[in-house]
Amino acid sequence: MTRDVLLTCPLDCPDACRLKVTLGSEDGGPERMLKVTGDPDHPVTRGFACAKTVHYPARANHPERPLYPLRRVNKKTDPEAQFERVTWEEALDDIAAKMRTLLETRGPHSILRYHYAGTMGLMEGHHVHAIFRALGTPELDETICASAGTEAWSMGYGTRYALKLEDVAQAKLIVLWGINSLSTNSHLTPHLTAARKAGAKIVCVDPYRNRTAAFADQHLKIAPATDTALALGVMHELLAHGWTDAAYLAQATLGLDDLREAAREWTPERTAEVTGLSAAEVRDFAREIGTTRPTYIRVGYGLTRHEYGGTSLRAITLIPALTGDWRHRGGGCAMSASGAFKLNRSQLGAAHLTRPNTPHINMNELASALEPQRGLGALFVYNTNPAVVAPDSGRVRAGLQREDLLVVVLEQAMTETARLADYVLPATTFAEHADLYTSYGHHYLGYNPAALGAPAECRPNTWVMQGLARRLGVEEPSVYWTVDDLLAHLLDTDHPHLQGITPERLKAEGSVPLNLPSEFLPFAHGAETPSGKVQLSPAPRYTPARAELNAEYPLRLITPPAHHFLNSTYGLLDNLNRAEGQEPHLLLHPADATAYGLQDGHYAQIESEVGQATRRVKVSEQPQRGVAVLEGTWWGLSAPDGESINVLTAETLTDLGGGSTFHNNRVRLRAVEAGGADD
Ligand SMILES: Nc1nc2c(c(=O)[nH]1)N[C@H]1C(S)=C(S)[C@@H](COP(=O)(O)OP(=O)(O)OC[C@H]3O[C@@H](n4cnc5c(=O)[nH]c(N)nc54)[C@H](O)[C@@H]3O)O[C@H]1N2
Ligand SMILES: Nc1nc2c(c(=O)[nH]1)N[C@H]1C(S)=C(S)[C@@H](COP(=O)(O)OP(=O)(O)OC[C@H]3O[C@@H](n4cnc5c(=O)[nH]c(N)nc54)[C@H](O)[C@@H]3O)O[C@H]1N2
Ligand code: SF4
Ligand SMILES: [Mo]
Repeated sequence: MTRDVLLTCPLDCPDACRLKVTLGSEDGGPERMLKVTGDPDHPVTRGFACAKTVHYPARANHPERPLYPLRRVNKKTDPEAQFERVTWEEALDDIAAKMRTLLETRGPHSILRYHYAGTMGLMEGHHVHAIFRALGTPELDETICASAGTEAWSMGYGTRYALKLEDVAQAKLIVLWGINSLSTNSHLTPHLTAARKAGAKIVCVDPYRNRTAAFADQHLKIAPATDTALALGVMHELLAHGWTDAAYLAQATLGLDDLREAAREWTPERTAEVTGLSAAEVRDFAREIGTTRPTYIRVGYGLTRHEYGGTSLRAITLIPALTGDWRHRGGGCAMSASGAFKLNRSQLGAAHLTRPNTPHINMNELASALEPQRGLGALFVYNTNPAVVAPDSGRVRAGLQREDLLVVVLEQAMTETARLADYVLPATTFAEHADLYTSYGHHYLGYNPAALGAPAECRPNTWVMQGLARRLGVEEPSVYWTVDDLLAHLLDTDHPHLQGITPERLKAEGSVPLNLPSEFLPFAHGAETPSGKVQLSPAPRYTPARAELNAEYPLRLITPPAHHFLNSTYGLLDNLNRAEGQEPHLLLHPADATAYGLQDGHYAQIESEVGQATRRVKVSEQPQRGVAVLEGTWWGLSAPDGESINVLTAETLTDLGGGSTFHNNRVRLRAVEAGGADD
């Protein structure tokens, strides 16, 4: 007996698909997840799930999935983790007692919550923080992914609005700039194809030939972290040739003179020098943007993961303010759609309890925050896997291993972070708990009921936090909200985007479009900045990376997402590891490989200023010379040396938003045997 349910995909991906999930019991055992495809009737999902999430059942039913609360019995520095099964009662009593001692002896600043978007659910991903706000523990700045982009966008435009996906097909020129959308935003692809059928040209701007570059009509293989120069080079030509929309500039923007001044030096020749493109490429690219309406630019967060990544993103996103593309359906620029979800978030995660003098910890600096002298006594990790994904992961692991730090990890999988925990608390998946979802790639709100019984003793994150809060005597009511309470609160708003969307309707329909005007041109007349205009000043200016390449560190290492993984979420599945080449590969340009005496299949030790890792080399024309690429945040367990690639990543922050700089590593290579020994 099987049955199908429709559920929203909870993963950190712009597509927030509506999935058709088949549940059933194969052998008379409890019902479980058997199959995942896309809802054929959903206008964004269009019947297909991606190459990764069709394998979600294998992760939900994985033999190593934690099903009971587990307590560490050996030292966290021992190589093989050993746990014993305990009851929820024992686990929560002990953890609460330890929290109480910390609160009484060292105060709330000795306890840190650490989380990201493993689930994007507003209940299990956001509201779950409420207990920590009630206790007054430090604020975690959620900077690992989008904060540089968000800050940059906010300077120019205020709110993050994106055009309607279905309007993309009307664009005549599409620029995919620092986004590998065929892998990371795959439900954009049908719209790209439709636009192309109607005559659009597609250009990809990326330092290496990823899937999206191969799909595009043209690939501009830009030198990493030089996008500000290219954007200013484009603006130089727009201004020089009068390919600008004077009426739009006058009505909707502020600061043109400053921008004109910043663009003045960026002739095609000068731009070519910095970006590694030819002057002709720059000139043609600018002319195409200047003379094609509508032009749609889709920027990714990838290009922001550099020291001046915020400025790069800002420079690119201001191009449509010069061309006036915002006035044309299908034109403009998109980074995130999330600003359109005008929910009432005033008490989400007990935000109303945030105190002005609470210390903030930037999540990219976890390695430093875990140093003993910083005084943390307990760390609660949920919805993220910092032993693998966080910068300077070697130091993060060393911090998690401290015997004087209580590490509690709420997990669905036996991740490398969970293996370093004092307590692993088994978490439910999106099919097993109710939740509400927004999206950063489209405009549908999603609701999932708990469609499937929780296996064994798995519990939602919020159930765990409420259990702790009760034991600690927390009285704040919002800590104890149910999903229905949260839903009622979030939808308690008069904003027109949410008009007609009630909890009852959302539950009945499952996926409901925001109530946007049929012609949604959010920046056609200005922006949601304090001035009400698109803010062109202070104009973005190009600054070369401080970590410049030199004789000691001659290569730039870029580590973007893999097609078959979602961050580290699918790294435990053998078949998806195989689909990605069985082990992580370092893509090297033939000239760079020759320079190091490396051949296809050899192992290289990669050294950065903060760490070293060993990877197998794949010689390839995909990257440009001087740029090494390693796709995917693989589990260290799948790497020849057992290390995450982020042992190489420094804690360096971006210019805006305190963001991560995963693509900024400068490295050198050495040929070695597998495992790291010298030749
Ligand atoms: N398959 C798959 N999908 C995913 C994810 C995944 O891991 N796998 N992760 C999800 C998450 S959390 C996110 S944030 C998004 C991220 O999705 P993207 O925004 O697509 O990914 P990024 O790491 O941000 O890198 C995108 C591209 O930026 C390029 N890039 C790096 N440096 C530069 C530069 O200086 N200039 C330019 N122009 N390009 C540069 C990289 O080479 C890469 O091709 O994807 C989501 N979707
Ligand atoms: N080198 C390099 N590093 C990167 C990146 C890169 O491009 N290059 N990308 C960065 C980016 S953009 C991001 S967003 C981060 C993402 O990194 P993470 O936030 O660590 O994302 P995932 O690796 O997918 O891990 C999410 C974890 O949450 C768990 N989880 C999911 N749902 C639930 C739930 O309901 N309850 C609980 N308790 N757990 C749940 C999953 O089992 C999974 O182990 O990685 C960053 N790290
Ligand atoms: S990971 Fe993204 S593309 Fe894949 S099913 Fe989930 S939302 Fe859709
Ligand atoms: Mo991300």
